[in-house]
Amino acid sequence: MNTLRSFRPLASRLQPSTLPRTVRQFSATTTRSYEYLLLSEPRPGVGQVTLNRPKVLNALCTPLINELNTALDTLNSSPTIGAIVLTGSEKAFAAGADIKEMAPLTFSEAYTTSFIESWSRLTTQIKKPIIAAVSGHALGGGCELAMMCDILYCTESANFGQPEIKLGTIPGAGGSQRLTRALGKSKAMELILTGNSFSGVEAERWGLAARTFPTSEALVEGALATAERVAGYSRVAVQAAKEVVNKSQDLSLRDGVEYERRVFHGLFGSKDQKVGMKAFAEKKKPEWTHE
Ligand code: DAK
Repeated sequence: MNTLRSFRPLASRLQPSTLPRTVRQFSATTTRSYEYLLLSEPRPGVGQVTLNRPKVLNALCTPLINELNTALDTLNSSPTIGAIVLTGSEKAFAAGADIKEMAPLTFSEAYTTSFIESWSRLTTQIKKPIIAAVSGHALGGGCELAMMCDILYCTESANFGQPEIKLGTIPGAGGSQRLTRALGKSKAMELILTGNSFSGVEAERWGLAARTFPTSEALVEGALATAERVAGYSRVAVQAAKEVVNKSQDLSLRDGVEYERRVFHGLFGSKDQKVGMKAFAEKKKPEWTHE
């Protein structure tokens, strides 16, 4: 019984007492139904995607990844959504790519199937910030998915790791690159070579997670509150901020600074920059255009 309860998606565990009246299924779900995830708009301007494949700890099979791509595209193009929260259940954010699906793939199948295609699209075309809210296991591809997001929140007891070495393989969706950038080479190398897990507390201490929460309910509340706050700012500024911070992962310092300066200048052509600075001078609350 306990196990089943912990499998319930976090969003549903908050209903109805702690979720505000504005909770509703995201409108796009009326035309599309999802087998492996839930899509909702729990706060104004906030889209929430909840991974929901409980029997296998949200193991990321290709149909799930395809649905995730579709859900993120839907939220990305929605004019009402400013920020996204991606979460799982209390027990698992995701225990990795689906090992049983991957196991029989031949060399050429692993290269040509939609497996690679679907993963390589993940989050890369999403202009709106994504907050990963991680409770329970975030292993292998689950850890990689969390690290692909823009902000990582987790419970203190979350269980992160890149255990692929135990399967005779290595991280394949960016884990070795992102973990090394976040933790430095020595710590990342130790974790990848041993396959050891690390807790949410360690993830925060090492700078991988922005914040920890004592419970999964507090985690989702915290992620939604941050997302709502971000969604309330100028959309064009928020998207520019996401773009330039993410560029720091790819560019040299010199090129990154130049890139940031160009995006900064670009904002002088936006209405919201005028709105924001005029409101400051007039001591008023800015009314963003959400252009
Ligand atoms: N895949 C498939 N099934 C999984 C799974 C996974 N990753 N993780 C768990 N399950 C299933 C279990 O098989 C079990 O199913 P039944 O036996 O009941 O049918 C069910 O979930 C419950 O799991 P356990 O009974 O094992 O639960 P425990 O609490 O005892 O253990 C655990 C939880 C998370 C420690 C354990 O399940 C575990 O070690 N899971 C595997 C973790 C792991 O090794 N993850 C890394 C997988 S490799 C790429 C993209 C992505 C990737 C690579 C390349 N490209 C695009 C190139 C990613 C690779 C990976 O993620």
